[in-house]
Amino acid sequence: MAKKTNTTNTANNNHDGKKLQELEVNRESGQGEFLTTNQGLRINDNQNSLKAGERGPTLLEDFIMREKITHFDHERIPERIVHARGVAAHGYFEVTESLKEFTKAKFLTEVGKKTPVFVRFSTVAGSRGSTDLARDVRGFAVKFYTEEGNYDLVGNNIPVFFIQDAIKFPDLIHSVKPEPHNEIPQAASAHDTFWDFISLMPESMHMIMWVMSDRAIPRSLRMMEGFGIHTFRLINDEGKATFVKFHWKPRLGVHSVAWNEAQKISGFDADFHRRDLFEAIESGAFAEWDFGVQLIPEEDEHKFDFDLLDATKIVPEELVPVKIVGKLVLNRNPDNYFAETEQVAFLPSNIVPGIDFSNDPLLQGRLHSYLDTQISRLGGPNFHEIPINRPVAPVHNNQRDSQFRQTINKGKVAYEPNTLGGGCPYQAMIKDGGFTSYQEKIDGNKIRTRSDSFRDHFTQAALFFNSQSLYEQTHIINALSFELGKVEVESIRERVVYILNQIDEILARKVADNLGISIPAKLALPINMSYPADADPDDYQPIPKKESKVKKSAALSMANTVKDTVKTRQIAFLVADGFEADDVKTMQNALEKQGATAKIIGMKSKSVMDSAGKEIKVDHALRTVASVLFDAVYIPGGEKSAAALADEPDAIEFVNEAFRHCKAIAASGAGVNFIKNETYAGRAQNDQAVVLSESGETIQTQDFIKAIAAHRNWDRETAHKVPA
Ligand code: HDE
Repeated sequence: MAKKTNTTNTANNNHDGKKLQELEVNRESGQGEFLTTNQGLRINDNQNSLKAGERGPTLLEDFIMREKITHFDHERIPERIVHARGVAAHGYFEVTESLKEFTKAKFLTEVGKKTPVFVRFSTVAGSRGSTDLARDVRGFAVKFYTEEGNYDLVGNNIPVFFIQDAIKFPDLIHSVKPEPHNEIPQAASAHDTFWDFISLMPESMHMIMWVMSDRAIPRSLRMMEGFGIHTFRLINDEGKATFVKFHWKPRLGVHSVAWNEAQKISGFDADFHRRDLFEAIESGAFAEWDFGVQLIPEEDEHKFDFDLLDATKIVPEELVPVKIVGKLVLNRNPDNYFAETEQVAFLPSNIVPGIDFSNDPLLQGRLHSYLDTQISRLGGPNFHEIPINRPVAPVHNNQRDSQFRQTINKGKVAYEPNTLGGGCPYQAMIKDGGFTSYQEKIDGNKIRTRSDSFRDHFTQAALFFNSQSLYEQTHIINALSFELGKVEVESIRERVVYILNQIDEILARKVADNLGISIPAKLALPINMSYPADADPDDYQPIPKKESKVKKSAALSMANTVKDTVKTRQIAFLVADGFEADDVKTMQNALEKQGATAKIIGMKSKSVMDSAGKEIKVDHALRTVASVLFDAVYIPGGEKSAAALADEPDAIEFVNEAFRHCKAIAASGAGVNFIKNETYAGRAQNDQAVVLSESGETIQTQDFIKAIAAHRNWDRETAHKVPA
C-alpha cells in the first residue's frame, strides 16, 4: 500500500517535465491506512477516553485523547491582517511570445515553456469567514515555481492603489477595517472611519473611482483582470533595464454583478466566488487569462505627465499598448484548504534574475511587510519549508534552526566562507544564475518628502470616470451615494463631495443630490492633512486636474469587454410538474453546445415530472436558491407547469429579480404566458434580452445565447422601474 497518495488531477508539467505534485512530498489521504497517533502508534479505540471504571473519571494518562485535543486546541492560526478571505488554485503559466529581448528570466523567454503556478484570489477588508461579494478590491496573487526560484507577482484586480507611500498603509487599513470600539461593519467600506480617512487623502481618488465601480463586485474571479500595479523592471542578458507593468486579461471578459444583486448573493451564498472557481475547475472548465506587459524604455521614464513610480497612476493603453506574451491556466483545485490556500505565503520580494524593483515607495514598503507578517502568521522564519511555499529550485544555505525547522542539515559547517565544507554552498556567478540587483544610479539627499510629480491626484480619476459608459457612471454615483449615505458625520460627506467636485462636477452634483446636500464651495479643513508638522501646507496641496493627453481609454470600461461567449454561464430552468420536456431538451442542448450549464430548478428537492410523466432529477429546489445565483432564466412550455409557477410567489420574484438585474430571460409556449401575465419582464418592450417564443414558434435559442453572452442589458435600468 502506498504511504503517500498523489492527486490524480490534470498534470502540471514544469520545465524539467516533472510534475509539480511530484515535488510536493507531504500529500496524504489516509486512504486504506490505519488510524495512528502523531507518533505513528496505531489507535484501537477512537470513541472512548480512558477512564477509571466504566462510569469513572477520565484519566490524565490518556495520552491519545490529550494529543488529539491538544492539536485541536491549536488548529487556528492568525488570519492575514488583510486579504484574509481567499481562495486558490493550481495551474500553469505558458509563454506564447518570448521576452528574451527584455529579460533573462527563464520562465519568460522560451515559447511553449510551462511553469507551475499557485494563484490565490482574495478580498481585502473582511475576515476569513466574510462574504465573497463585499464591495472591495480583489487580490490576485500568483506564485510561479520557476527553475530559478519562486517568483511572486502579488497584484490586485484594480491597477492602482489608495496611497502613494507604504508608511500610510496601516492607517488606510485601520480606517477600512471594522471600527475598533464595536467591530462593525464587517467586510464593508461604507462607514465613517474609512471615508474620514479618504476625505483627507485626495491621492486615493483615482482608486476610489475604481472601487466604487462594478470592478469591486465581480461576477466571477474568473472574469476579472489582474494587475501588478507597480512599475517593475525587466533586465536582459546585457544588463539593460526596461520598465514594465504586468497585466492579466481574462479570456471570458471582465464582468460584474449589480450592487443590489451582490448584497443578495451575500445572503444566499456567501461562498459564491469560491464555489464558482472550485466548480468550474472540477467540471474541466479551466480558468484562463492572457498575460500582458506594457514595456517602457528607461529613457522614456520622464515622458509622461504622471510619475511611473506613483502607484495611484496607470499607464493608459493608448500610450503604451499591452503586449500579450503568455497565458495562465488554473486547472487543479487544492486538496486541502488550510495546507495550501491558508498557508501559502506571497512575498513581492520573491523575484528571479531578469526582474527587478522600481523605487515606487509603496512597493519598497511591501518588500519589507510581507516577509515580516509571515513570521507571526506562520509562526517563524521557516515558512518557506511549508510544502506549498517550497521552491522547486533547490535551496542550500547556512540558515539554521528556529521554530518548525523541517530540513535536517548535515555536517558542522553553517557559515561562509569556509574551508571545512569545501567552501560550499558557494556563491553563483551571474552566468550561473546568481542574482544581482540592477545598478540604478542614485544620487540624492536622505529626505522624507514626496516628489512634486506625485501631486496630481485628479487627472486620472477624471480619465477613469470619463471612460465609463453611461450605466457604469451611474453605478459609480450610486455606489458613492450608498457608501456616503451610511456615513454618519456630515462633515465627512461634505469633504468627499468637495473632492469629487475636483474630478467631475456632474459626478459631485449627483452624489450631493442623493445625499441631500450641496457641494461645499470650500473646505473647513485643508484637504490634505498628511503634511509634516512644520511644513508649509501649500506645498502639499494637490494640484487641480489637468487636461489629459488621453481623453478616454477604452480598456477602462467594462462595456468594451469580451461579449461573445456563454462559457461556464449558469442558466436557471424554472419548472414545475408538467413542463414541456422537448423545450427543455432543445434549450439545454443549445446552451451546453456553447459551454453554458442548465440548472433545473423545481418545486421540490428530489425531482420533477415532465409532460410525458417522466421523472427528472432537479439540481435545486426553488426555496434553496434565488435568481442572483444564476446568469439567466428560462421558462419552458407546459400549461400545468406554467400555472404552478404563477401560483408560486418565489417563482414570480425569481423572474422579476432577474429582470431587475438586467439578465437575459427566455420563455416558450405556456411559459410565455407566465412571463407576460405575472412578471415585469412581460411588460418590457424592445428588450433584446427578453426572448419569448410563443406556442408553435421555434424556440429562439440563438437570441437567448446572444443576450447571455452580452452579460446584461443594462439599458433596462433606465427604461424600467422594477421593485424586486
Ligand atoms: Fe498587500 N499585504 N500590502 N498589497 N497584499 C498583504 O501579506 C501591504 C498592497 C496584496 O493571497 C499582507 O501575506 C503593505 C498593494 C495581496 O496571501 C501584508 C502595503 C497590493 C495580498 C500586506 C500593501 C497588495 C496582500 C497580509 C502598502 C497590490 C494577499 C498577509 C505598501 C499590488 C496575498 C500577507 C495572499 C497581503 C502588506 C499594499 C496586494 C500585511 C504594507 C499595492 C494580493 O504583508
